[in-house]
Amino acid sequence: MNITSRRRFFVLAALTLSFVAACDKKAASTSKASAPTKALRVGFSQIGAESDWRKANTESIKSEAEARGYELVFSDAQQKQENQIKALRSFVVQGVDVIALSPVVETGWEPVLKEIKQAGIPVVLTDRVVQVSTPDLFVTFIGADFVEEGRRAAEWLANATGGKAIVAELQGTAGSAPAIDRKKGFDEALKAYPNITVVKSQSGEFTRAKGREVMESFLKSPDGKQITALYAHNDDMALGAIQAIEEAGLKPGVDIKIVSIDAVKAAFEAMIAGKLNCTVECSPLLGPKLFDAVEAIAAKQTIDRRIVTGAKVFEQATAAADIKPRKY
Ligand code: GYE
Repeated sequence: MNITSRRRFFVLAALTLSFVAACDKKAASTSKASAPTKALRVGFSQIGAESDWRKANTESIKSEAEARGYELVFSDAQQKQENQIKALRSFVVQGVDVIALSPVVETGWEPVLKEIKQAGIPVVLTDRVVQVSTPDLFVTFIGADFVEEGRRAAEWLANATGGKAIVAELQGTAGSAPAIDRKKGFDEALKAYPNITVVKSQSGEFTRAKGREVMESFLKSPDGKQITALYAHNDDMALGAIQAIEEAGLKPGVDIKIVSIDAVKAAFEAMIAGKLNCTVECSPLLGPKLFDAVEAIAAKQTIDRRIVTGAKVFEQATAAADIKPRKY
């Protein structure tokens, strides 16, 4: 065991012990609790309901909690970090057993995470990661590799355009892990294609409305006419942009090739209609993995620090068949 993994081991062990102590206390106070894991209460601070992805994610976590018989204390932050911080503090006051956090942005969590640690409550990051100076402020991070998603979007675009395109980019929420990493992966992969240039790049906040508004302003700008491709950090923004492109008298998917990320059902419908060209999958169905982690923590098992969910690339040609088994 090297120093880092030994430190990690002790941190996990300490978190597990305090967690187990909390469970014991709970079991003692509720005489009916036969299996302590069944009495688990999980506080979940969700970002909001900005996209189809987010709605499917909330549904996945709520239904999994119900299926396993756990109590979920759910809080919707409506995109505001301050609301998330308030929710986290209230979870501490309520004495939940585990906290699940989907952080809207990467930074600014250290003080509240330290308070939670002091209270002995383990934290599982779900969907997005945080930047903190000490690794012991959360047990694990469950979610996709956003850098890889950005790379895949770039590779698809390079292939589809023969390595030549003038690109507009709709970024996700400023300061969020997926916006930072999807941009990073895309830019990195494009280094191999000197004839692909990104001429516009702005946040569309992961929403349809903002995606439409920003795309409209791109197209109205002096160099807007040159745009031949769009990279949207999520499907919702691409769907909003499709409307703006049509309103500008252009054909989305033809005059402007579009690649986005998530692979929600509406994206498949847009591909079937020929308006979207490609979507890179990012699964929101994190409920089962989240509660597996919660149970593993409760059972004092060591769990991986990083639990990565996979991704596939879907294109127009097979969209009609691919949509059938989609769950979100
Ligand atoms: O792509 C987007 C959502 O964090 C991966 O957030 C998630 C992103 C997802 O609003 O649609």
